[in-house]
Amino acid sequence: MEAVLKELYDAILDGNRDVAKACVEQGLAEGIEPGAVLDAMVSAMGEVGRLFEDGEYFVPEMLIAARAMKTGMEILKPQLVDADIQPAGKIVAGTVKGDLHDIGKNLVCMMLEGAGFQVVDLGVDVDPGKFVQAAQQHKADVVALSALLTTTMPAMQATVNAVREAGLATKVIVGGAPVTQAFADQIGADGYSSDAPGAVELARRLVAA
Ligand code: B1M
Repeated sequence: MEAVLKELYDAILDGNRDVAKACVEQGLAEGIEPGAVLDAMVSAMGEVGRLFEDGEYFVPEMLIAARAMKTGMEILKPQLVDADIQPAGKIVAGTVKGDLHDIGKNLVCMMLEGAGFQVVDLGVDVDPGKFVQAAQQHKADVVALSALLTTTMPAMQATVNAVREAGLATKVIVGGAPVTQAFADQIGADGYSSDAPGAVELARRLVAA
């Protein structure tokens, strides 16, 4: 790996967004392919996910790593468009109707972007119809729903129903502190993950299938 890409990889692991930004700029100035710069960042985020699963990283470390990745991506994105690099898949994400919690959802979105997915983040308090509309408009492979309140879990069911009733082939994945695999099965979701790296794995599996 080129020295600057190794430095970029380490900057993301350390959550150092200034260094990450400088490395992306330097890498591109040195003529490194945008795809190779992206690969370095994606593999760093993969390592962040692994460290989280192993209990070596916690949510704050994951958040600052994702923020560093996001900073690098802002510079890289126009170059990727020019180079016509296809995303790993398209995801429409949001926190369900009635629920204003967005920290976990943002983390899931950042990790998905880190893994090369194109993410359309609809924000919080999202009506089922808005998920359907966005999934249709963006031809989403996956709709990702987050809920933090037991009182908003029924809105997940309503959103899954709305996606099915619209006849979309889009997969629906769910997560958030009160959500369980049993609940996901009960509402007919296509997948559940308890954390952000798991959501990335799930999305990869569903898009590949
Ligand atoms: Co609220 N809140 N809150 N709150 N809040 C909880 C959720 C609560 C458990 C606190 C408590 O009482 N112990 C409780 C819910 C109880 C219940 O439902 N049984 C609660 C309550 C009651 C409320 C209010 C009703 C309080 C009130 O007004 N009386 C109110 C509701 C507002 C509303 O939404 N309509 C409210 C408001 C708020 C704040 C605005 C103050 C703030 C939110 C700020 C924000 O998000 N911008 C807030 C906060 C911060 C919390 C706690 C303390 C922390 C949540 C958080 O960000 N965790 C929370 C207590 C707790 O969880 N310990 C609490 C960190 C985040 C990284 O984790 O979101 O779980 P989390 O995401 C994880 C996983 O769940 C997963 O990945 C992430 C990490 O890897 N994940 C997914 C999440 N989405 C996923 C989607 C996936 C896959 C994985 O696939 C698509």
